[in-house]
Amino acid sequence: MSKVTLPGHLDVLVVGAGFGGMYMLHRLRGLGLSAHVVEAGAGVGGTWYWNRYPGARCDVESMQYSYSFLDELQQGWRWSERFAAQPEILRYANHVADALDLRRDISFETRVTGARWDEDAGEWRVATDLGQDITARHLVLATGCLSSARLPDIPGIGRFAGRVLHTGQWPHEGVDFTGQRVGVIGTGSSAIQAIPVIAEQAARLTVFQRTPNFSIPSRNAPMDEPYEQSWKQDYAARRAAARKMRTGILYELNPKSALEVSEAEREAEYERRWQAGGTAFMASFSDLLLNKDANDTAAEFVRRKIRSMVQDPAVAEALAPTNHPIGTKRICVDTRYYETFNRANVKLVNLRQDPIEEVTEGGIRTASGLHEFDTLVCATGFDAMTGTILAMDLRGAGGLSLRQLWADGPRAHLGLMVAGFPNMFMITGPGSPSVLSNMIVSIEQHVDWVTELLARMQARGLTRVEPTAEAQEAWVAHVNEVAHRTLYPQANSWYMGANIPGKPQLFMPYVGGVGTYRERCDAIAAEGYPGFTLTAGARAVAA
Ligand code: NA7
Repeated sequence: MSKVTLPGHLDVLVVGAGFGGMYMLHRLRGLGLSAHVVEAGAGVGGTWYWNRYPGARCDVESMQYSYSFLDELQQGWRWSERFAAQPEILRYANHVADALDLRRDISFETRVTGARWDEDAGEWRVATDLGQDITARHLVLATGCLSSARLPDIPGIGRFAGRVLHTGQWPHEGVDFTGQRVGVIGTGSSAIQAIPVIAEQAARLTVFQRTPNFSIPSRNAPMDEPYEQSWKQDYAARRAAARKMRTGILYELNPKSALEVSEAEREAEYERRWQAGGTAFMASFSDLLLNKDANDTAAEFVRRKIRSMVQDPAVAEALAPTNHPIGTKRICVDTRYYETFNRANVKLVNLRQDPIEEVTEGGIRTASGLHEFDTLVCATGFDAMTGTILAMDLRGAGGLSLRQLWADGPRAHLGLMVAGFPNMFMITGPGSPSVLSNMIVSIEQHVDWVTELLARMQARGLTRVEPTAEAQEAWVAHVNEVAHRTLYPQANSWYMGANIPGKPQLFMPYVGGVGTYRERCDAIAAEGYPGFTLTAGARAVAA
């Protein structure tokens, strides 16, 4: 790949060349602004560039997990499966980069280490790990929500003599587990996808589970051509409808409460959704995330399914989640996950009963003894939503440190901007629907909103924008209030920051829904950006 020279001065510097950064670059070019993307990886694709573990697959149907902004793109691209696997999504990201000729404005293998707002110059000074110093009037953080992989801090982990892998930083050459003894720590989405595939290759697989998760079968299959055509013929209308949905995904919502129907009707609805597969299971009834009694009916249905799929009753019981309402941790979607525990070469270690004591040269010692293996796979998740942003030393007006400002949890207006950090935008930042939604739908909405604001500023000669502290506080309170109307805060999830020791516990994404959120953002733009201060030089001006 030929090296691109990073310009010294820009209108906009974008951090990250995943789906957010790629689309942002395309829109900025459309405004005629000088824009450049800095990307840590050697290629585009973000999440899909890094998460190459076996079985990695999107849990949003492929006909809906793609850009909608260019009709030729959505008509021309053909997905091979109902749920696309990581290599195919990465091919798609590269196809888009080619089609839009994006790479000439992307510096790969370069990491932004910090940025400082220079009030006098009215611009950001951005530093990279290659020692570059770039000035840019605007800074866009398209850094992803799950991009800081986290290894567990288990005593002795550095001592392990074999290979230690993290699902979110998977070797690009792939890993052949044939004949190996493998240990997997974690049973979140990544592990649930990887375990069945590793089990088929490895000689022996030991899974270390701290908390069981609910998972729904994906019923993944080769793409059905009539289904693909039905989407392509109606793409504009279906995309428009998806944008109004709570999750940005078009699926059938049952408006009824789980508690208003007979037991037979409830069971039939769950069974129909279970057979259809995928996350639409959570739309079986309207109150599954609002009412614990309603939620219990769905959770119990899935627990019964687990007991029917797993032959050893003790293993089935260990795999059946009881410590959080279904859907309050991201629901997993799998291909033969629970059935994998019927294999003779797979063993489940329930860390609740048999906790880890240490990692040794040869494996993991739990209270019951040593479990030996050659490779340790950590499917242990991410410092979600804030980890990558705070890995950079970001300093706003007057030298204000974002790390300090967010010491008690992230505060941002609409999840888009932070008071005290002028001209800095976040794509799917904390306080926006982001991880609770179809990420591409949310990315497009944020990028479009930022583009419109920049266009407005350009047209009026405005150079500086910042949210007011009052508007930000009101939004943060609203995000919190809406979250607490649901069952979400009842789970110790990464949505709450609960997976990182010492991280403030605060519900980070906006539960109010993609459609409602979009209406709010659009209204703010239409009303001339109340809650934001726009200035030309030192003058405050109405937009
Ligand atoms: P997750 O969902 O954060 O899962 C991480 C898993 O690792 C989870 O089961 C954790 O158990 C477990 N874990 C983490 N640290 C430890 C230690 N120290 N000991 C034992 N077990 C541990 O990450 P994923 O990568 O699976 O998924 C992230 C998102 O990516 C997913 O939601 C999709 O959106 C895609 P715990 O639950 O904390 O007890």
